[in-house]
Amino acid sequence: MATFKDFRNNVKPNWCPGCGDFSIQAAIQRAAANRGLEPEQLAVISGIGCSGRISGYIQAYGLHGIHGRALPIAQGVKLANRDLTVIASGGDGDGFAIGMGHTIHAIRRNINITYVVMDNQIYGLTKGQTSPRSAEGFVTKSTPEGAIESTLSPLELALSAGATFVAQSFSSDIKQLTALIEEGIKHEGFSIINVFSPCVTFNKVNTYEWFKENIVSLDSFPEYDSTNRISAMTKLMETNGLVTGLIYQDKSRKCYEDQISGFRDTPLAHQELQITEEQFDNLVAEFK
Ligand SMILES: Cc1ncc(C[n+]2csc(CCOP(=O)(O)OP(=O)(O)O)c2C)c(N)n1
Ligand code: SF4
Repeated sequence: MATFKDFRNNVKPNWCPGCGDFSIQAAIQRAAANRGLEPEQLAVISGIGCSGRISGYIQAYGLHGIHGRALPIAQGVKLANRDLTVIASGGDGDGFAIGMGHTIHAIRRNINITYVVMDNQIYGLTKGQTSPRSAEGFVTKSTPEGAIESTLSPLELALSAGATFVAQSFSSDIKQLTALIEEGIKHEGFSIINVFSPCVTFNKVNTYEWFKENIVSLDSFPEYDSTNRISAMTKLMETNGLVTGLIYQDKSRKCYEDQISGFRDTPLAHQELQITEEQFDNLVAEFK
């Protein structure tokens, strides 16, 4: 049986020393091993950003796609081969700015994949512009007088879009993060896990210390009911979106694949897709 070391490859991450993304990579590798997966049973699909490099750093199938498009590719991979465990990953810019339309529709589609957002509240790769996750008043090169737009609350949006699994964690809390990714993989539907992942180079406000002081774990609320959507929305609003843990899960809704008739017979990836010479000639003839 594979251990987390089997999900390591020989590519050395070029993230800055101290970047939160290192721990997220480790948590995905541990969660995959804990779920009993082999590397060839996992596909990690990412967008563009510092965070997007993650798909190249894990021993598994991987695709480093284009900015904001991790989810369309991941959904295609899953629909073509339901036997794969598919994890999509990328930054807050990737998923909540350019890719926001895809994020909302992937959530409502409820395909059985896990989406791990590496949320550093800034654009890291392009050297520190505001993202939709940056706080109002956040000063960067793109907002020298402070960000004017309001901060997006992605998990409140996820709940509104009909999410069936909503969680949040902090890259320093590798135990909680690993457990949540494991739960996300186990969940039969779309799971979104937003992970606070400090950018030590460009975000000098939302630092490790800042998160430690400001985030609150759901463990502090023993009465909390993660099956209640209203409680989930309330808790997110009460904590200004800084709550960590399993915020909401609905196990009753069937995933997308389970509702397509005939889908379960043979995955597309295992089908004989070759066409005959006659079919080929007929196809070409259509374009003459
Ligand atoms: C279509 C397109 N638009 C813009 C860019 C430039 N670009 C690359 S990464 C990025 C944002 C990076 O921020 P985020 O997604 O939060 O990831 P991080 O680097 O912070 O991990 C942008 C705007 C691009 N590569 N492609
Ligand atoms: S710029 Fe920020 S997000 Fe990118 S690798 Fe460095 S610390 Fe990480």
